[in-house]
Amino acid sequence: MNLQKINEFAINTILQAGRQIRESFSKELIIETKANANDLVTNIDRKIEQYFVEKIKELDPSHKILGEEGMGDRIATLDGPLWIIDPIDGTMNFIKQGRHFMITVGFFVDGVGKLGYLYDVMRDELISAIQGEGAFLNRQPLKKLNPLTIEKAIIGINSSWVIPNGKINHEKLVKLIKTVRGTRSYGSAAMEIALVVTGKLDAYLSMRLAPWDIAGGLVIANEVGAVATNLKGQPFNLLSQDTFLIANPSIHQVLLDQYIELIEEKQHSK
Ligand code: 2AM
Ligand code: CA
Ligand code: CA
Ligand code: CA
Repeated sequence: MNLQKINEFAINTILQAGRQIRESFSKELIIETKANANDLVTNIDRKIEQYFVEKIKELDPSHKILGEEGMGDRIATLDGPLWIIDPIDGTMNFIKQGRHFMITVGFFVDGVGKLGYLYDVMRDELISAIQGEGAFLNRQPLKKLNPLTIEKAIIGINSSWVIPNGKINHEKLVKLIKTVRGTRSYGSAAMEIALVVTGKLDAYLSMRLAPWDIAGGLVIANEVGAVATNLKGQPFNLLSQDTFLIANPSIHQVLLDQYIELIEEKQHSK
C-alpha cells in the first residue's frame, strides 16, 4: 500500500469536497433533525459523505468506511484499511454562520492512524499528516508544540460544562477555569483540535465525541507532539463514543491529575 499515493488521493478528494460545499451556498439547503431538535443534518452533509464513499470505493473497494451519516459500512472492528469521515463537523455553524465548520478524515490500518486531515472549508486551510512524516498546514511543515504552564493556557471548553452534570468533579473544573488564561468554544470539535495542533489553543476537552470527530486529528496530534486521550487518560475508543482531551504535552498530565476527575457511575449493590 503506497501511503504517499493515498495521501494525494485524500487531499484531492477533500479539496474537491470543500469546493462542492462552498458552491452549495447558492443552492437550497434542506435541514433535518436527528436525535433531538438541536441535532441537525443537511442534504449537503449527506451529499459530501456520499462523495467520499464513491471516491474511496473507486480507489479500492476493499477499504472500509465509517462516516457520521452512515453512507459507509457497518464497522465492528478496526481490522484492515479503514477511513473515518466527518463530511461536515460543525453542522450548526455551517447552517447558521456559513463558516467555522470542517471536513475531517482519518485513514487507519489495523487500528493504527496512518493519515489525518482537518480542513477548514471557508478559510481553505488544510492540515494534513502522514504517520512518522510530520504534519503540514497547506503543505508547510507544522512545528512541534512549545511547552507552557497551565496559568498561560487557553483551553477549548463547551459552555454546557457550567452546569454540574454529575459525571465530573465540578469544583475542580471551576478551579481549572479560574486558573487558565482564557477559555474558548467554537462549536466544531475538529476546529478546536486544529487550533490545538497549531498551538493556538493549548487544550480542548469534551464529555462526548464520536470517532469521526477526532480520528483525523489523532494522526495529526501524534506528529506535533500533542497528547490525545479520553478523560481517564486512556486511548480514545474508536469503535464508540468517548470522552476526549487533547492538550499540549506539557499540560496534558497536569489537567488529568489536578483538574479533571470523572465520577464513576455508582455500582448497584445487591
Ligand atoms: P457535528 O457538527 O458533526 O454534529 C459541537 O459542539 C461539536 O460536537 C461538533 O463537533 C459536533 O459535530 C459534535 N457533536 C454534535 N452532536 C454530537 C453528539 N451527539 N455526540 C458527539 N458529538 C457531537
Ligand atoms: Ca452531526
Ligand atoms: Ca462531528
Ligand atoms: Ca458531522
